[in-house]
Amino acid sequence: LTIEGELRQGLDNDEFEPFFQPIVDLDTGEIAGFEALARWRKPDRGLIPPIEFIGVAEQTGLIREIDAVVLASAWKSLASAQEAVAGKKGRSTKPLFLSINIAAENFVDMQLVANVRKLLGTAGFDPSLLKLEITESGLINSPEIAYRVLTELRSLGVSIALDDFGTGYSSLSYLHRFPIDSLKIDRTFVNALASSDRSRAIVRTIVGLGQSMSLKVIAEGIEEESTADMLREMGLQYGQGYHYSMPVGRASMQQMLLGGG
Ligand code: G
Ligand code: G
Ligand code: MN
Ligand code: NA
Repeated sequence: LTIEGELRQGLDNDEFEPFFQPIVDLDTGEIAGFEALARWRKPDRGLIPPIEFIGVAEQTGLIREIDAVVLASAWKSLASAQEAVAGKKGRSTKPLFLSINIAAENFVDMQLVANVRKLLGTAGFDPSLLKLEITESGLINSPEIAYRVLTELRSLGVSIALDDFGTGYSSLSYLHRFPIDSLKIDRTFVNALASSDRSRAIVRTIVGLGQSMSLKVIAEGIEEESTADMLREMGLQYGQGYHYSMPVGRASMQQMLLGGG
């Protein structure tokens, strides 16, 4: 079987699932949401990370189906985990958001909009709790259609995050042209905070940009408490990274919620 054939078979056998990495409110230290990251649970090989299959999935167009499956599964898992935790705690807890990566290939027609609309219709979950992470590459090839897709998604109440912010070649132009709610500061800037004046200047600038445009700003790749402290002092709202947790499976995600306030 070719890799494409294996991906096809994996989809038919329901082998794609989300892992979850917490996104933390830097002021309170509480979990505000999760980023869902795809994994391929392949019977003969175990758990395969995205780096090994996202590229081929993009080239073959199968990423569209994978993104749809992972989105629906993550949304359901997060809802049922929160329900279970509320049941065990005997009270409802603050609703958490779900942030999920959506590949460029989804921005060429309205299928994604249809998928999201269907999802919002079936699961009782507030649309504003869904955040779709896109990269600039998703907007480059057919900007008119991408604009329509994003505008439709926004009208459903879903929010849009620009992922890996600062690493593209014209981030500001995309911010200017597209309806974007949040910025995810790329981890290369976050990792270098302690050692580089330039990184600090860049992060400060992104925070200021976020404030003046009313965008939420999220720092990726926080690996140390000292980095979290610096980010908090700079006015960052949200952070994620190995300092808090690696991406984990559904059961561990629920356990994490049970452990917290
Ligand atoms: O989990 P990991 O750090 O290995 O993820 C690597 C990359 O794969 C990330 O850059 C992420 O954007 C991408 N990725 C992870 N899950 C998905 C997914 O469900 N859909 C798409 N399109 N990309 C994903
Ligand atoms: O492209 P995107 O920003 O979605 O990439 C998310 C990727 O970053 C995932 O593969 C995830 O496993 C990885 N990641 C998450 N937290 C950290 C971290 O603290 N350090 C590093 N190096 N990678 C991280
Ligand atoms: Mn991401
Ligand atoms: Na991403």
